[in-house]
Amino acid sequence: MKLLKEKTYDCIQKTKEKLKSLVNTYPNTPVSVCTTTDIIGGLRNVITLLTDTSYLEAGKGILFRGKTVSQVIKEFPKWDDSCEYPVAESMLWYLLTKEVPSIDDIKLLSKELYYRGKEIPSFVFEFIDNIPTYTHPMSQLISTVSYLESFSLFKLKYFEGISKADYWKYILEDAISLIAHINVIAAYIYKRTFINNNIKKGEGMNLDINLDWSSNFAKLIGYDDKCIQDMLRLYFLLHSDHEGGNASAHASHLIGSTLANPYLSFAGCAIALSGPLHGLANQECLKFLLNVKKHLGDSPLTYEFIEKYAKDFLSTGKVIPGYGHAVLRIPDPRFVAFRDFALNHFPNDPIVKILEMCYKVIPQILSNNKKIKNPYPNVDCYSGALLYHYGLKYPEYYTVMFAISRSIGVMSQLVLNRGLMFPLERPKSIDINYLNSVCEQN
Ligand code: NMX
Ligand code: MLT
Repeated sequence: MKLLKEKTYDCIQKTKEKLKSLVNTYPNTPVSVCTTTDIIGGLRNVITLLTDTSYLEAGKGILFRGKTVSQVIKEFPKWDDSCEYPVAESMLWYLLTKEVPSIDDIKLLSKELYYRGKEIPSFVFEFIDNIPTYTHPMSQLISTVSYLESFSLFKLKYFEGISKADYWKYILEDAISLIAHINVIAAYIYKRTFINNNIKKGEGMNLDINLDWSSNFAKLIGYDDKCIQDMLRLYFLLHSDHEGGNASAHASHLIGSTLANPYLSFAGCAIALSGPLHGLANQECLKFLLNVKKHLGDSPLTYEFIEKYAKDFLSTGKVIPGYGHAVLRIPDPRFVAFRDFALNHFPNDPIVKILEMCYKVIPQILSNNKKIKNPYPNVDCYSGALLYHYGLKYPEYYTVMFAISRSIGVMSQLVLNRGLMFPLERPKSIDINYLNSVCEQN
């Protein structure tokens, strides 16, 4: 923890220097314009946020501090020689410090997460025990994370009256605790909701000090298979960060700027993720695939069948989940990485077969609608198929898995935002008369 803190401090200081010089040299340089269409069109092209952890290029995909998905998979440290994919928590280190960690550094970080994760008091599990199991798992997660805010060290220190320059240190403490806790809480929600409604008081939530964060999550939900551990590492690594403008990161950024504590900022992130146009699309996508399978019955799977199914689906006014993106204009490289995993490990899985045919047919169908700017698959298209193959057959749980991973990105962003002392975010809104008068004057 000491080294991570020092390196995070270094990274904050260097970024601060750069920003200071930019603002001093170019205080009034326009970076982006905002048109009438932008204002009523969801601000797609308006640059309003500074997020150093990652940057999304429309034609390339996500760049984690400049590294592509393939570079991250190749260059980040692996737990041991038997692992196919890197340790997911190395992304946390990298986003906070800008340095790829050594495996020894990461093993220490994993131990820190282990110690903090095993210290969840029983009253937290009792809180979850009182949530009816028919409640959507995302609502269970959001309620529980909000409840955890009583643990916030930042909140405590803030009301004691610490210096603004020290905020980030306590935000970092909370961020690490939250990332340690979320795995255990999410696993308990899974066990209670889908496996055994009768478990109580955190029964079975025993972490193993010799495992990484992803494998410990696998253990808690009942898996010790090497392939599943690797699949989870890949899953948690790649859902972690997607620059600052996506709805969940932006919600967390906004809430954090009010100096609400990290637990509440993360609850806001998870609430935004729960929408079907954002993270919940993974749930909807798997349901879409299961419905294709159901409607197919014993008939052979053909391109004609998929084409008709997709067109009928669109004609009901719904969006096809797992396709399209606000920024990307290519197949999402995260989709490509998940697809590679599936084709390498279980190419004959029935859902994979349907997905492969959808991938050939659906972008073409969507392209016929000229309004759709990106007809290609996004991150949510393939992720559910990986989980489903390994027996996580409950689509309602999938967005919780997205949220577990996103905690790494949004918590890193929050630490850096407070380190850089960004102010309260408060964009200006106008009424229609004002908009009208601006338009008429130009
Ligand atoms: N199926 C049908 N219609 C679509 C789709 C799709 N997959 N994608 C976009 N459109 C429609 C969109 O609804 C809009 O229609 P209208 O003008 O009638 O409102 C029109 O095409 C133009 O949309 P775009 O400018 O291409 O996309 P936008 O930036 O507004 O939205 C998404 C991006 C991701 C919300 C949109 O593509 C979508 O709804 N996709 C399906 C849901 C999904 O997979 N979401 C997950 C995204 C990734 N994530 O995890 O967040
Ligand atoms: C994400 O990972 O947050 C999604 O791809 C949505 C986005 O970037 O807008």
